[in-house]
Amino acid sequence: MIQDAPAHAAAYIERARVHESLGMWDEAAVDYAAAIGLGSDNESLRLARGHCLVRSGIETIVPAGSTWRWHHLSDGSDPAMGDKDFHTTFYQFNYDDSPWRLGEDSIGEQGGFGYGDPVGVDIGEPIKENRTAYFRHAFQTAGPYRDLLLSLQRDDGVIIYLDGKEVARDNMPIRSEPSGNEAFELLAEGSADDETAVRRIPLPATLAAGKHILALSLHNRAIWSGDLRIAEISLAGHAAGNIAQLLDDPQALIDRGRALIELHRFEQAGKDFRRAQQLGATVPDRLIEAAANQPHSDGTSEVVSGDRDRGRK
Ligand SMILES: [Ca+2]
Repeated sequence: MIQDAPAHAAAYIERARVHESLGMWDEAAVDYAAAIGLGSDNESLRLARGHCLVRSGIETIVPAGSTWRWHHLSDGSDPAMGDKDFHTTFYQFNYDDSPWRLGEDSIGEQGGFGYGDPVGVDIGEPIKENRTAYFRHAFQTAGPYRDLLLSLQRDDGVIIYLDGKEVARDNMPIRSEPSGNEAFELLAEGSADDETAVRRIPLPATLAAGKHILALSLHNRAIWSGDLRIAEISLAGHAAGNIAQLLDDPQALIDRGRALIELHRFEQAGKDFRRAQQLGATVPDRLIEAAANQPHSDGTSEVVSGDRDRGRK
């Protein structure tokens, strides 16, 4: 099965990962099935979907339409004029945002916070140059989360902070030095031509159980740009407890374990596909077979070995 995998399997794997990152589990399953060379029969798709289900269990942590604190001075001035530490503290957990305004986010092309275009909460176009607005949302989680995914619409660029640290930026210049103290004057990378699309931004961070603070700075692309907007902000992630919950359903565990085993083998083979492609070589079948038969060693090994044992009964 493995040695019959199509030569363009790596492309299917890539597309499956994109679909996974977007939460499109059915599409990812079809891609994985194609990558393994299983075809699109029900058994193949069931195996591939099992893999996706293990990775899914994605839960909404902060729903779109939540209440946010926002800060945007109507005279267009830098908040650091009145608080010199503003740019290194506004995203910190203990920052006092009680003087900021409260507003409710909303979904759709005319939702959210901003000015210039139809918006849910008008934060006011400054009387002079158009710059940056700031947002904070405090929330609590009952358990740990990983594989965090932030979704939002933005016009034009956004920097994202979680629990006092920058975790991502979208349509913003990338810094090489440590983040923090980003200037009020910092402009977005360019025009956000997809400004009403819901962007999905993976966050390289995890959440422990407890209280958290999500903070955003929203940057315009030019001081003369007459619109600024952010909307439909939501945070999702995998509840770390989901793997343990699967133990309550042995058949599901076996099915999913089989899928993980197959996919892990294929991923091993896929690495050699890529290496060989980089060298401009043709991959001999025996190399793929050898790679496919390597014991797995990824983070899911414990669950996978348990499945494999149980699956043989
Ligand atoms: Ca703009």
